[in-house]
Amino acid sequence: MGTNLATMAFVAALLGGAAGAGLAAALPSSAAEQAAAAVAIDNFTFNPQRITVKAGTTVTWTNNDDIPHAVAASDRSFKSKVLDAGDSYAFTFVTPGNYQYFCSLHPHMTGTIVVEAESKERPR
Ligand SMILES: [Cu+2]
Repeated sequence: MGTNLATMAFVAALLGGAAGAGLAAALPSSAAEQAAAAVAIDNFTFNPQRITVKAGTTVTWTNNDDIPHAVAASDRSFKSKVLDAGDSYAFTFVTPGNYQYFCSLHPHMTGTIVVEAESKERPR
């Protein structure tokens, strides 16, 4: 239950914008507006290991390592075929949430995609 509390606090921080502001500062200004994001696989690592994107963003993983890797969501919402060196896999995240994934060939390789709602709530 400690984990749940920590997760809720994290989500609350994201919704509050504090974490988002920090992330935006760490990225080139144009990156926040793109509907695409990239994760490189190199040296048995997903890089960046954790990224935050808006709903509707297509994330592309590219295997820059010299051995095969694969991308598999912990909740099975997405799964790549085995990616040989130089191959890539793309998945479009439409539903906000916290997507944990791993390399199905090397399960110690893990990463997280945080998908935020596309826009802030607006009165209609
Ligand atoms: Cu791997």
